[in-house]
Amino acid sequence: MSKKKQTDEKHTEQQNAKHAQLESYRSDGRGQAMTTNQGVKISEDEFSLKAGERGPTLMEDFHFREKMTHFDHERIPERVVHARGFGVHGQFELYESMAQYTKADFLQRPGEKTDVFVRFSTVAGSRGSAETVRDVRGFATKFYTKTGNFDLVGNNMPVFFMQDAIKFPDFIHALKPEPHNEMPQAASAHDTFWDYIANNQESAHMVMWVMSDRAIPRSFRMMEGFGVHAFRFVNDNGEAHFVKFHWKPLLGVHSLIWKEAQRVAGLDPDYNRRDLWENIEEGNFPAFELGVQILPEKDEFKFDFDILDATKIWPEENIPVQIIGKMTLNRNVDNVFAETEQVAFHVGNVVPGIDFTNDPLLQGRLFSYTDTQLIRLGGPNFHEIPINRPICPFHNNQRDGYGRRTIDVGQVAYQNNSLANNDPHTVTDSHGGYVHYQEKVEGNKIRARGSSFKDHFTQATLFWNSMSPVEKQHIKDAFSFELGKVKSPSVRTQVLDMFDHVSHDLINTVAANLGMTIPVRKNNTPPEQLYTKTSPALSMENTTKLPTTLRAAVIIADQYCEKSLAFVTDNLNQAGIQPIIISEHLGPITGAGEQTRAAQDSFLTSAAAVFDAIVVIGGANMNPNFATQSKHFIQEGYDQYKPIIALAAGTTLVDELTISEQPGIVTYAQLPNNAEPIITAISERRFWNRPLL
Ligand code: HDD
Repeated sequence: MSKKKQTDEKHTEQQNAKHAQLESYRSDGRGQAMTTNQGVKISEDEFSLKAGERGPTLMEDFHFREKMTHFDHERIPERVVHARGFGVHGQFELYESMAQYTKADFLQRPGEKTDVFVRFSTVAGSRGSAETVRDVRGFATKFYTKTGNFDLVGNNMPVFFMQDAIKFPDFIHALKPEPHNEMPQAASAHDTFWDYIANNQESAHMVMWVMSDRAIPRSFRMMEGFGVHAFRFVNDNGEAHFVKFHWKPLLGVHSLIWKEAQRVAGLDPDYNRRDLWENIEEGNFPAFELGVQILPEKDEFKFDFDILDATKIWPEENIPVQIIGKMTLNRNVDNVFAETEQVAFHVGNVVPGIDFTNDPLLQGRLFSYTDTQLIRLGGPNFHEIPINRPICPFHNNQRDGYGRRTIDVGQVAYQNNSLANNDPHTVTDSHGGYVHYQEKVEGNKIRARGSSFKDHFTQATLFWNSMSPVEKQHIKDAFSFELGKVKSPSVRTQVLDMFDHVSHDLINTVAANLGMTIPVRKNNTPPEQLYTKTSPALSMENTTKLPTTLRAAVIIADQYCEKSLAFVTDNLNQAGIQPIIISEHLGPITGAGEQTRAAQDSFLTSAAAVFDAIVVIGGANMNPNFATQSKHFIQEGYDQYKPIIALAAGTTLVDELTISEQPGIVTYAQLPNNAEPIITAISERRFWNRPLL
């Protein structure tokens, strides 16, 4: 069904403009003769041309030379940050016209669809690193609008580590593996990262996010996205509003827990991309609503933080998020290198109606992205690569350079000219020409930042105050883990001192876990009691909880109860939960009535960590090895607070673990003739108030 669904999908997408454009670049070798790149048919591809069967290879073997040369040049530099990423296609549909605020063409007509390409990523790790590491996730969206490409290059966290882009290279040098031994990979748990943090305290708020569960998303489909900066919407009358962009996942915001994330990194380093790929193949298209926070220009100075400071959120309770459309991701790429690796995002790719602000982080980013593509994609023509091409016509007097594909006809490549009627010609605002918002600016040239940028801790405490007790515990654990890996006692002490300005409760626990003394406190009133505001929107506790697309391990043994298995799988399927049959070995398992079901995974190839729930059915013929292995599996799921459903012979295994009475354990005896308690427990996902074994 998945293949068919995808074919159907591809078919209907023929009307989709970007898809149609990409089609003209696709190449399919099926049924074709092999040729050189010059089109000459090849008769032999396994033996190089030699002087005699045992003789040396000949220089004139043009096929060998071409094949080898191309291979030698296959790699391009990985992204300096966000190297590990995965891209998918989709469409954005507008719910509500934004004409009042912006003339951006794709935000005018409700119901209108715009093609998009989204690349999700981690930040620190190399291109081959594991995906479930503690890190920020990139969430970059390219809208192929009729008036040019608009790139919303965001993250899954709404703030950033610094206020001014000039600090970005320092920060990344500190975050990346240490230069003398290139360790650790894809991890912030090391000395230079924390040394940077303690000595650049504007990072406090962002670090709270990174130490929270937001940094280990369960799925790219279950995380928020944020444009981070204040941008500007500009309408037809030239009036401007500040705007922040948000992506809200329809499946809610969900995370792994740390020990699970570590386990998954080994079991399936591709966990997040596999989840995305498979769900799109199955037709479970991930969807995100686009929200905007809009602020009139006159309100710029109404807040106790600077609205241009990228280390601050605009609390949703003060400036509501207005939902204006929905993005559905509905097609996987045909080729990861051609599309995901070669896509070039740039925060400076805006369309008429969207403009910048003076956020000093945004301003610096406007330089960095084109610059990095020049080296990564080998010259100034990367906009001609199929995935980067706008769907609208593009013409100018830029010419030549490495890899130029366009054949610009005519004699003239300059403005002004008379020989070509001055074409390509500029157009005015009213004909769609981009005109920068005429913000009045004046000032002395100065390397400094305003006093409104100086408070680094209030919103870090706001974040802490807004967390549920479980989320707070996870933040304490994360700090303890990360600082536990830091070797320098001085760095650890500095970090404890720094975050004591966020919460005494946090630092009391972390210091105890590290066996260190708590910092000397001038003021014994904890910051969390001095600043008591909360922002409920920051907690993941009350997020949407849907069963759809969750994965349940269904453990069966020889002579399993067929009725129980059918009952479970039918009901899970109906609720949109994916049952995956697990047993001692792969392949056919025989039921009590001689039916067979194929195990898709075994205790050797899988573990509880990669599932959202565990259903244990067992069988009449459970040998000691099965009993031991399945109990390991169940116990791991139990320790990860997951729902555990025990039916038929499976109940004995759960009884033997003495967990039947614990929260989130559903046994057959508790079922009221239907599967509702099972689906409810699986939708709930975690049962935190469970004593660990
Ligand atoms: Fe950046 C890539 C997001 C600050 C410089 N950034 C990159 C990507 C994302 C972000 C999602 C991956 C794009 C892709 O998938 O190809 N970056 C952010 C956000 C930031 C941010 C949300 C803060 C609000 N970035 C930032 C600063 C600088 C950069 C301050 C430098 C001045 N970012 C880059 C870069 C990258 C990049 C070096 C590496 C690869 C690329 O651009 O295409 O230019």
